[in-house]
Amino acid sequence: MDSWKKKIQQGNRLVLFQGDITKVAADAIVNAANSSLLGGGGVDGAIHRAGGPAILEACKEIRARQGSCPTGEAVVTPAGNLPAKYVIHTVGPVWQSGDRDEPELLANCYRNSLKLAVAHGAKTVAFPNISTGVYSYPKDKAAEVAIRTVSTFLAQDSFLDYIIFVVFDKENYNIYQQLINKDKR
Ligand code: AR6
Repeated sequence: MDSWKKKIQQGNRLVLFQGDITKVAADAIVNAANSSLLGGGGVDGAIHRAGGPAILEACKEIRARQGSCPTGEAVVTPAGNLPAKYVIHTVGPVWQSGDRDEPELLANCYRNSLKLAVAHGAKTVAFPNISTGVYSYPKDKAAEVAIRTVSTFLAQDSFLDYIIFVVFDKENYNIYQQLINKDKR
């Protein structure tokens, strides 16, 4: 059994899992996309590669309807060949100096993704560490925003079953583990 499933059985609603988000069979996985919605590198590239062309086709349809996706907003597509049901594409802020509304924009990514998940009946949602790769958001600061925003959302929500923070690297794993344990104390 996947290690994150074991943790859920232990009753946690916030789950930390180190690995590849394209392998996670959550109802919805979140993609750290860019505003073009046409794919890119990092987790975006991995999701499009593993999910196949159906995801890009759906993104193109969304673009035709609404144009590009602004920073902090989110859109949803089917998940193609992935084990998830949906991919929620959100656009994180590019880190500049920290005083260009980056924390609020990053919080919007998590909030808007969760709202969209609930609207689509997704009870389990997996997030990557949005903005902490190409977009250079400092990992510790981004983790604080992610955990605070998701915890606040969960406190007011009774629909979602659990949220999985999928960390790719050990550094993010350690940061998240420390922050999640601190919140429990
Ligand atoms: N599973 C989970 N996490 C991953 C995976 C994976 N398969 N691959 C990378 N990560 P990034 P951003 C982690 O750069 O900073 C793209 O080109 C990675 O280690 O993917 O929001 C888009 O098209 C990092 O911690 O996204 C945009 O142009 C985290 O995912 C731009 O990058 C996010 O890194 C978005 O930049």
